Amino acid sequence: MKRKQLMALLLCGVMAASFGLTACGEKKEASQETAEANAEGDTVDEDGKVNGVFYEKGLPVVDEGTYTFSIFVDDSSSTGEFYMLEQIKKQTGIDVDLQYFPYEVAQEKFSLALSAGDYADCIGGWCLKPSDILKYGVNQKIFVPLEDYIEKYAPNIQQLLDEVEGVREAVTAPDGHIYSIPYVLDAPKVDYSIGINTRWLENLGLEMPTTTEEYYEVLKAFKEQDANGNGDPNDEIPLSFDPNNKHINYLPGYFGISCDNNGMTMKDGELMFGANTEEFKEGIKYLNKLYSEGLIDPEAFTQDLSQWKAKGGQDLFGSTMMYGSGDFMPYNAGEIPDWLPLPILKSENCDNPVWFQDSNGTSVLKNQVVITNNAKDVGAIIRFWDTVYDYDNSIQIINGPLDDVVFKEEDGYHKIDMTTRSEEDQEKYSWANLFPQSLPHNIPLGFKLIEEPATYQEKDVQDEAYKDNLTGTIPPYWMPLDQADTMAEIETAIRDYIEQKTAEWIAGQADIDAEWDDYCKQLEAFGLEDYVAMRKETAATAAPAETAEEEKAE
Ligand SMILES: [Ca+2]
Repeated sequence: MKRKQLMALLLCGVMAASFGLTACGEKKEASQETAEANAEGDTVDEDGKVNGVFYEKGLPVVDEGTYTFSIFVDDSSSTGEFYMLEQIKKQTGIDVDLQYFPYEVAQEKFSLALSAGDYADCIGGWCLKPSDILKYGVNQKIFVPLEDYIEKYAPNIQQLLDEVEGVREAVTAPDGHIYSIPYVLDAPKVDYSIGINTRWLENLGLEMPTTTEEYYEVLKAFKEQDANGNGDPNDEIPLSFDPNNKHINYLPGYFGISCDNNGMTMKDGELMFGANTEEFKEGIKYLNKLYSEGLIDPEAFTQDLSQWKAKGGQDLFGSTMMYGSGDFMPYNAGEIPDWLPLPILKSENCDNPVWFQDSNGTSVLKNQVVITNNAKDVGAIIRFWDTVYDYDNSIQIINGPLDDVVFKEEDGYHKIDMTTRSEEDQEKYSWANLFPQSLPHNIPLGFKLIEEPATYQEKDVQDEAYKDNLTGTIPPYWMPLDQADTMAEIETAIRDYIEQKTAEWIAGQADIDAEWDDYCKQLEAFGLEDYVAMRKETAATAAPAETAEEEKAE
């Protein structure tokens, strides 16, 4: 369950291209030369208290009732009750004013709050983007450089910077400062894909499709027959999409180009823009055909997450874009779900289809939590996060309390079969109710939780199934400082326009053939050429060393 839970944290497509590396040793030197003496003024009294507020070492961090800070974060919790947040508050003595909102609301509030100067002490979650680190950190100094505080007060976080390869480089901004606490994860190579309901295939005596034509025939059979076997031949939805991660742009991979939300992809080892290619157009036309014949969920572009989950839970999906089937059809340890990744389909003109590769197996998220200049006693907040990054705390943040549902033994951490516990406990200790899920914690790479019975590793199966047809990962990058605002605007314009037009074309609200040339011109008018040039330049300086090594290994 561990890996799946972890990776389910990667809920938002916005993350797809947002982790990255900057070059190397020069940056480190720059950091040492230009670092502001932001923690140097701190004084320690005879009780070991810094500035009379927080203890330099040990727990609690503060005397109870003396210190509070606020965290702004996106989270979809209905109760706001987080078992492990309460535990960390108890350990540190720090009270937290947690301001959480659903992702879309948070995204809106985030920009408004920052432009109005009315923002929380800590901002975390998926709303933060690398361009925000440049804008509000490097340029506006609203985000506080953290490297001195980390060095002084946060041994757990410092260890990640010092000992895990590539982490310091990834989180060091172009001005040499570190504005965010690094969040390092094992990551699947494939984040989202189409999963297909194997029970429905069996019910109808169908083979797993391998071409776009066969898939079309399967979807038609799903629609026309009572594939879920409930007696109603009309309630089947052949193809749906996770509303927060539709990843429409991945699907033209069946025709040769699979790109991210910004339209970027890799082809033959080269970074390129893919959303104006013939292959891309062909992919969208194929989806339009599916839609026009009622094979795509009519609510694909309007439903919210809870509607999608509800339909999935009622066994109405024959296939869907998904992170994993556990997102809508919970299964228990020891069980194998009725879902498999749809093979990467060949099409008439494409014998060598591709799928977008999200990671090389590890992700360093460089924008998951920052501290703002509204914060008082930054050192206390850093110590709070260092407590979160304590290994045992982080294990519990994902899995539930130690010596209750997780047990530390010589060969590792063992988790009990949660189905043996009351429904109340299962709910209380579900990963979404342990800690705000978009906030970072410490995940030792390669860590595996030992579960009895073992949980089916759906993402491993998917990576294995897709491994020969992945695009290669897009090189990470920071936008150049002097162009960051302009480039972020171009990127947003391009991303939103692709999303809008593909939805219209698929749903038949506009005709792709009639509009294609204008669409390509409009992309150019947004500044596509400059944007792609910038991406290529910054990628060139940030080519990650592991790519070369991986190639050698293969
Ligand atoms: Ca039915």
